[in-house]
Amino acid sequence: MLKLYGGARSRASIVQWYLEELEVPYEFVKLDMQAGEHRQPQYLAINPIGKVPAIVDGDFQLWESGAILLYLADKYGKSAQSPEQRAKLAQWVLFANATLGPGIFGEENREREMPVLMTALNEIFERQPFLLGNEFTVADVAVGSILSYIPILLKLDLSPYPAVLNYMKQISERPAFQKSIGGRN
Ligand SMILES: N[C@@H](CCC(=O)N[C@@H](CS)C(=O)NCC(=O)O)C(=O)O
Repeated sequence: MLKLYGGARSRASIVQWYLEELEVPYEFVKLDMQAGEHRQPQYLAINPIGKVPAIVDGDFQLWESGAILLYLADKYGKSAQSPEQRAKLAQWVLFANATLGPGIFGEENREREMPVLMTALNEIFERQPFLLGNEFTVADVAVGSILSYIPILLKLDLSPYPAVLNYMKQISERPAFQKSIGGRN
């Protein structure tokens, strides 16, 4: 069975959300990160950088949440994707981790970046329910996770972005979300 390595409160929840969406059976291997289990040789053999999440799927090992999401979409996603469709998914996954996350959670960037990013997302969600249109995809897991961490980690006023708030509400009601990010305590 696929193994997902993560900490109690970590970005492993993003991958867990997508595994739940895909209904892929998995075992969550919860590392005691306070005790430094992610720095022990056993885990460094899976991810030499010593960060979570990582997965082991048969003989295949992979780390970096974005890479894991795209792998899962390719391997377990329900519809075959053309190179162009795969590139669009990669675009949003990379945007989530390289642009949206740092723009919101990097304090030094927030004032400048957040209005630009959130205004653009708000305009998209005014037109359509999900990032790629009417269908929920891995792009929504990547971007939706970052958005969902805003109220968990920060006190920011998102009222200027009502379509984003509505999107966050819709995704937070998904059963797979509830079993992962939404189940944090
Ligand atoms: N870009 C990486 C970030 C991974 C990351 O920073 N994970 C944190 C937990 S959320 C971690 O492992 N921290 C432990 C450490 O840095 O020692 C990803 O998305 O997978």
